[in-house]
Amino acid sequence: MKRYYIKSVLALLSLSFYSCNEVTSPSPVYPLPTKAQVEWQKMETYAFVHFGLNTFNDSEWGYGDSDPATFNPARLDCEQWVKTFVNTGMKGVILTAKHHDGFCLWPTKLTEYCIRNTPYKNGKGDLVRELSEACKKYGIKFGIYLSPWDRNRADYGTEEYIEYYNKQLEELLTNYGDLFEVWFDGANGGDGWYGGAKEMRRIDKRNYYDFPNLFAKVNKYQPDAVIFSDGGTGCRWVGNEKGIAGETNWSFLRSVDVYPGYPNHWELNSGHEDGDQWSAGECDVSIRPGWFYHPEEDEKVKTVDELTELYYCSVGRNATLLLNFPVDRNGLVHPTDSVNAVDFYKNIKKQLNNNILADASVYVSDYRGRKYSPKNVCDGNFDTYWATNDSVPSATIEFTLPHQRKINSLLIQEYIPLGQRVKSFRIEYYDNGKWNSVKTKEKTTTVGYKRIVRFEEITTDKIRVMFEDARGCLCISSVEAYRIL
Ligand code: FUL
Repeated sequence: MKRYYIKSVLALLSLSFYSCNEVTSPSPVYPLPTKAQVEWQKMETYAFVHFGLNTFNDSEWGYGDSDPATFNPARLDCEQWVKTFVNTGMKGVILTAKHHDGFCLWPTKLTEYCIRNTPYKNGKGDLVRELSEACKKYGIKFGIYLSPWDRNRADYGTEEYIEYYNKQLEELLTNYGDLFEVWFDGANGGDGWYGGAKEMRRIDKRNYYDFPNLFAKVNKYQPDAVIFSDGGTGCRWVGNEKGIAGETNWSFLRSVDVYPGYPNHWELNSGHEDGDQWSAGECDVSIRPGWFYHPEEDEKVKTVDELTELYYCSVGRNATLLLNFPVDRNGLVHPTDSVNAVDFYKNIKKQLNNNILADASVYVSDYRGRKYSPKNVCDGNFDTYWATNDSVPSATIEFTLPHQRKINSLLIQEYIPLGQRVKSFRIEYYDNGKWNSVKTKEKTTTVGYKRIVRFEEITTDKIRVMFEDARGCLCISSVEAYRIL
């Protein structure tokens, strides 16, 4: 009887221990993303539109003196743009409301160098309005690019221009509904028309614009908008315009070092492992060589294969893909761009369909309780995850398949609301009575929100990921396997 009693007490104790374990969620590992930053990263791909006077003057960086009368898109239709983006899987679009030439696509009260003085809709057009409304209608998000550099303004370089720029930003932040991202470009200061002065103007990139004040303005009027610049704060440039993130890619920056126009752009490709500010990478790249439309580039639109490769090098490396569409002189997304982009999306969907691990049995070397069961990595739900005990930053997750399958890629996701943790991992498969490493050219270091590693095709019924090192215990949302053809 007594023995039985002791046994029951022990059983009860261990049960309560177990359930304590079960309910303790992992502590966050800082820095953390905000809710808006997590939602932003889940968008994965969104469109960029470069359109303006440059489109009609065959230029990339208008000098600031092109005649607004040349802006005359006969068939402009923002709904055509947005329908194309929806069919391309894009979850939003960012418009160059003003590029470096200073020309404004909305009828601003602040300058005459704007759409009001063009033949488009007899001066009654407002592209910021038209595009934001098309986005609402088709259910995608809207963002703006407002170039700090302005080659049109006579006052560029003075305090008056900063006042002007602040007011422009306010107009855009307060009149066009919710914005998901506000884009501050790093290229600024150089030669320009500047009201007829036609000269070189250099500014202090770090201090001239008073970026902290501009960012505060964005936060005040659009608290959920993610701020893009070379230095974040919401998300960061990935250091090139090729659409390629680092294989090692931390979503952090050292806030004391970075700012828009930060010269060490190569560091932005991988982020700062020891950074204190969450700023995930965004890969901006154009579907054509230029950002703006040039007829001679009609034959140079990126192919489905090239776009697919970019997806794996951006979204597949813990970044987002901001794909630019140079809207043409008719005011439409060019048919070649549209066909290639839609086919690219179909291709990705086909390649990442049928997760081979969906009904595998899963074994792990460690987990912190039932709520954090390894099965969570196969349930297709980002918010449920496998987590190890606090003191366990390295562990193995092993999948056994009902029968042999051909596999050539693995997709892994960390539960980033609690921080980015994984520093290195290995992928192995069972063959001929032993575990072998997969053959990959990619570094298997960081994971982050999403990592897709491609490797030489293997045939196996057992595959495992060995997480070798992390910044804390492991929190893994998904592990999926595919045969990409
Ligand atoms: C750059 C600009 O100079 C290009 O014209 C383009 O807008 C690109 C997205 O950002 O810094």
